[in-house]
Amino acid sequence: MSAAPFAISRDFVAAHNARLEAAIVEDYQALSRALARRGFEAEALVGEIMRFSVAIPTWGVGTGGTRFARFPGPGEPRNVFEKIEDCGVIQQLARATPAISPHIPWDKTSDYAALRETAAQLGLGFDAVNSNTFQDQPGQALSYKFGSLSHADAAVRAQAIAHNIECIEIGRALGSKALTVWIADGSNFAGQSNLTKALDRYLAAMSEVYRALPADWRVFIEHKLYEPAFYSTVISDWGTSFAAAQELGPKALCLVDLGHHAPSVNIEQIVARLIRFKKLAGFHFNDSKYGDDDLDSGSTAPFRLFLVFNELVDAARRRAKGFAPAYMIDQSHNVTDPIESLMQSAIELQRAYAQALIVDRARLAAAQEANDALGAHLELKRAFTADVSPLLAVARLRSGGAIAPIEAYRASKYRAHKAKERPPVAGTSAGIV
Ligand code: RM4
Ligand code: MN
Ligand code: MN
Repeated sequence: MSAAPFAISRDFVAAHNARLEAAIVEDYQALSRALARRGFEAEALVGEIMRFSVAIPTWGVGTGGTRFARFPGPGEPRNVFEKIEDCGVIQQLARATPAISPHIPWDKTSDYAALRETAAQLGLGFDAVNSNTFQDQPGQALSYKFGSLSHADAAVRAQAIAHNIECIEIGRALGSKALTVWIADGSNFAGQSNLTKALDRYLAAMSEVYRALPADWRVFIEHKLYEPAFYSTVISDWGTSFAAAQELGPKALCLVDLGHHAPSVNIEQIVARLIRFKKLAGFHFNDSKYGDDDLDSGSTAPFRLFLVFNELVDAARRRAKGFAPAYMIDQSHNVTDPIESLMQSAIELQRAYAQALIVDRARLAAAQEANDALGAHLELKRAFTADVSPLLAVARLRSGGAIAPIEAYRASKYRAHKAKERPPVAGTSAGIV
């Protein structure tokens, strides 16, 4: 009988925290006094940060790749149960990620009740299920080479519809309440596809998926400007996504993947628009510098991330109708340990959230009303430049996590243990290939 898989113990985390706690409490007290002078109560902020959560993508715990290569890391998860084990460590140490967003068929298994149970034991639930009609699977009857839900051939569309309906069924077994649909459909040559007919076919196909949604489910439409198609993409932008969601009905909402826009597009304004029209589904968080959509959250454009959260906190504060966004991470970790990247990303998202919480909204509104452009801007900058790290650390500590999650993770040697326990299996492709 093989030994039980290595797990980071509670005692290990407690010993880690014991070493760092005194310093962090000192920093927290100093920050509390500074915040109090501006009318913010640190304790209340910590409570809000503790309630913040973002789902981990199961595909994110494997090493990703580009279309040129994938360089697998040691001890990568080889199946969905091992992916969940890694997601459990991220939640154990960073305490911001109590849900997983699965990808089908990558996470297909024969026993979903067992999967749900395994996740629950690690304190994890299931968020939106992602369908996949951008690849062909072994043994698949018809190819998605020229599209899926918008394909010219009705038989291919039917296969893609059936796949999405199967994802809903799997999601029900897992306790999920939403389906995210991103299609890779598009064209590489002007004239290759009829731009109008392709969208018509997508809408007709999606209305069948929509009809299969249980009463308490929602479907998230994810747009993407380009890639893998490089001339046109069927659901290319938030305008198309919005029009499609509008036509499909109230259960259809628009998902914003931060990396799926043209460079320099004002994403926070898109977010504000979608909130205004009650169509914001939620996010796939990541960062991007050029046309990429897979860098770690907050690693390149933290101010933009803060501005997105500024809109979200603004909507929450004024209790915007229909505002209940789902937060998920969607990244590809090609050169880092995915567990480290995902913990750091969750922390960066919490940071942006915490900074948005300390925007003085009354002063901001007053400056806006008075056309005081710089004054208004400085209200945002004051919040953005504040170091809220002690609030985040205290929130983690109170939720039972590690004060310094990456430091604790490295010291635990989790990855080295997994490298021994999980010898690579030929042909596995753990992350996004
Ligand atoms: C796409 C899109 C989808 C994700 C795939 C792996 O660019 O972001 O959400 O499921 O990548
Ligand atoms: Mn995405
Ligand atoms: Mn993407």
